[in-house]
Amino acid sequence: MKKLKIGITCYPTVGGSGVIATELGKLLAEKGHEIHFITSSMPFRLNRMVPNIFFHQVEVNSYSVFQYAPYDIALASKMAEVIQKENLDILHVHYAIPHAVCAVLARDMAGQNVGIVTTLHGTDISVLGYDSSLSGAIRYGIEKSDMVTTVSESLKHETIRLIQPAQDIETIYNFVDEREYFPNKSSELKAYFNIQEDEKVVIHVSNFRKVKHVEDVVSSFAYIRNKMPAKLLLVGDGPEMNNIVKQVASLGLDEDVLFLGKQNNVSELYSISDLKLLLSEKESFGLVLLEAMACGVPCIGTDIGGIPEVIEHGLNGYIAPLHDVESVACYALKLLTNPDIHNRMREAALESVSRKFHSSLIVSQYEELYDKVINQH
Ligand code: GMT
Repeated sequence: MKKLKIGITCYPTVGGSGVIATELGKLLAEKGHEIHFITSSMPFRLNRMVPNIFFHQVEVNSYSVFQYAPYDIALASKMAEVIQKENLDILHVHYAIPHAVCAVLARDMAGQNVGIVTTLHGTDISVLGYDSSLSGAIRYGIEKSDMVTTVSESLKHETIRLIQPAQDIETIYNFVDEREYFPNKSSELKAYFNIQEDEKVVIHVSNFRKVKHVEDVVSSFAYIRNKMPAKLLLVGDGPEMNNIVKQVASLGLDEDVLFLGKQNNVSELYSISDLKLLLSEKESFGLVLLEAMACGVPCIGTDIGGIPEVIEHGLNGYIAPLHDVESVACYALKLLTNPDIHNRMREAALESVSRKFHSSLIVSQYEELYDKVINQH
């Protein structure tokens, strides 16, 4: 395939969409494409030197004439500048609002026929899509893009139902870099956390937003802990943290729940875990599930959004109804007390990651998409 010049815009701070955008950029750069990140700060996963990657910072100045700092206009201006200066073939933006709309404006400002690819990650549809003051702009961003992708079939159907765009949408799943996420057992880490050999380890990783229902994770764990020795690792931080700390104390679980805060090397934490719980109310895909599965950890998730496209019930984990903490605990106990089932699901989890979500497969799907866009122009 011809080597392309690709601009990427995403939210550069912590979050699944920023992770996917940055990891995609890194892997495309390794394949010889020239990648230009156009973001408000350095994407947090751009943590190692990769040749072919360039960073263009969007500066948003605040003037007293503005009630709100004009991020969107500053972004569009920077995109237009990079399109012209670098002669970009493709501008791949993550999120319809504001990024797709900014890309359309930038293409117009630059007067160059750059291809626009928009990836929808969830919140832009599952939250903003319900806001009638924004849905018109979301539809505009989608329809003016040359190609639009969603990270699950579920999000694709939700987008069609809510936004009804006159535009085809392709599903391209999330992926992980297998060089970072693999079974990497460290007995020292267990000892460091004072986890005993007979204790099973349950893990939850999120940004502790309300939609993640971390309280259901703790309630399910209380059932599990009642029946067997176990520890719960809570990784991440966010608005619900105080409530969760109180819940853990009120259930008398302080000794068995470890609050680890935000962590960089989660693959090592997954590798000492026996089970992952993700009991969200909204989840377009659930990248953290894939990260866990790539480290050989079976998962239990809710019957919501894209989660059932990642967890195949009874094969590589279990699916339970939202808020049904008893069912979650039942499945968890079945898995944690039966080594045969656990081994089978662990192998199936690893197999799913390499069959359905392998980075080389997903990156090729994006390359094919870019190729189609360029041939359309
Ligand atoms: O889950 C979050 O709160 C972060 C959010 C984001 O915007 O980064 O994640 C979304 O995008 C990820 C990457 O595609 C998906 O794996 C997450 O499921 C999705 N989150 C939601 O839909 C709530």
